[in-house]
Amino acid sequence: MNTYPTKLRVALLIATPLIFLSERAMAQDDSEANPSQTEAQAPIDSLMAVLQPTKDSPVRGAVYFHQAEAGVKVTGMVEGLIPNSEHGFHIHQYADTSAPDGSTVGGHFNPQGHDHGLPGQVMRHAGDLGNLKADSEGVARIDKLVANITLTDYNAIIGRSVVVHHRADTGAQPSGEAGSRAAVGVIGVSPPSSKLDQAGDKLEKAAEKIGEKISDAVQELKDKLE
Ligand SMILES: [Cu+2]
Ligand SMILES: [Zn+2]
Repeated sequence: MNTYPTKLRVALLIATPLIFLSERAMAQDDSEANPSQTEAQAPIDSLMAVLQPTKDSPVRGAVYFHQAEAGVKVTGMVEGLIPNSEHGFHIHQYADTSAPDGSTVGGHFNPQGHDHGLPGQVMRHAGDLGNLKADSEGVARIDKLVANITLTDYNAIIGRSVVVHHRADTGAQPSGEAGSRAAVGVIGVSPPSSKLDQAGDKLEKAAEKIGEKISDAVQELKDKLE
C-alpha cells in the first residue's frame, strides 16, 4: 500500500485534471500517429481490479467483470485468506486506496439508498457481492453473475473499488459486520476479452506442442526398447 502525505494528495488532486486536459489537447494533435487509437475507442466490455493487501494483510488477488446479457459476470481469484472461512466481498464507493487500512475507499456502493444485504435480497446496496469462500489453502475462486450493476451504464462500477474483508458478511446493518479491510483494488479497464482469449489460445497451443513432444519421446523410447 502506498501512503501519500496530505500535501502530496492535495497536489495530486489539483494536478490530475490539468494532466487530463493537456493529454486531450495532445491527443487531438497526434490522433493519426497513435496506432492504438482505434483500440482505445473500442466499447468497454471488461473491467478488472487488482487487489492489493492493506497494512499487515497477506490477502491479494484479481477480480474481472464482464458485461453479459443477464448481468455482470464476476470472476477471479483471491489468495492469502484464512483457510475454510468466509470473507465479505463488496464494491465500495471511491477509488482512493491511499489509506493503509483501506478506509479512504468509503462505504458500500449504494446509488439507490437501500439497506445493506446479501445477494439473496433484491433490495440491497448495489455493491453487496456477498462472501468469498476460502478453500483449505486460503484461496477463493470467484464465479458470480450480478444483476444490479453494470460496467459503465446504470449503477456503473468503473472507477470504484473492490474490497475483501477479514470477516464474513452476515447481512446485518449497516454493512454486514465484516470487520476491517484485508485487500482493496480500483476497478478499471482491462484488456479486451479477445486479447485474453488470444493469450489463452497461445497457452493452449504451447501445451499441445509440449504434449506432442512428450508423446514423440515416449514413442522413440518404445521403438528403442522393442
Ligand atoms: Cu466492504
Ligand atoms: Zn452493503
